[in-house]
Amino acid sequence: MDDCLFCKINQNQIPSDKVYEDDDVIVIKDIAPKAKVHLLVIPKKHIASLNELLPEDRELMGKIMLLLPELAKAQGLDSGFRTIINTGKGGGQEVFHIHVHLLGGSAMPFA
Ligand code: DGP
Repeated sequence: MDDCLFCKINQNQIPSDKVYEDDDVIVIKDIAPKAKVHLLVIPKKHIASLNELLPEDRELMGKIMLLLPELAKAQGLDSGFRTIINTGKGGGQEVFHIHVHLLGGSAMPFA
C-alpha cells in the first residue's frame, strides 16, 4: 500500500533498525521502545489488522507465532516475554498494518 508506513519500511523507503527478514516477514526495533527489547514483527503482506485477516493468511500468521519464541531467545529473553497485537483505534492501534509487539527485558507497560 502506497501510504502505509510499514510497507514503506519493508520496501526500504523509510529506514529502520531491522533485526530479521525472510520472504514473508520483517522484524524491526520499535522507534519508541517501551522495554529494553521492543521489536515489531511485521508480515510483508499488507493486512490492516486482525479484523482484515483472511483464511489464506493462516499459514503466514502461524509462521509469525512460531517465529516469536525464536526471536525472544535470540534477544536473550530467557525468563519470558510479552506479545501484543493492538487492533483498531479502540485497541490502541496506530499503524494500520498488522504487527506483533515483542517486549521483554525490563518493566513492560502496555505498548
Ligand atoms: P501500534 O500502536 O500497535 O499500531 O504500534 C505501532 C508502533 O510502531 C509504535 O509502538 C511505534 C512504532 N513506530 C511508529 N512509527 C515508526 C517508525 O517509523 N519506525 C519504527 N521502527 N517504529 C515505528
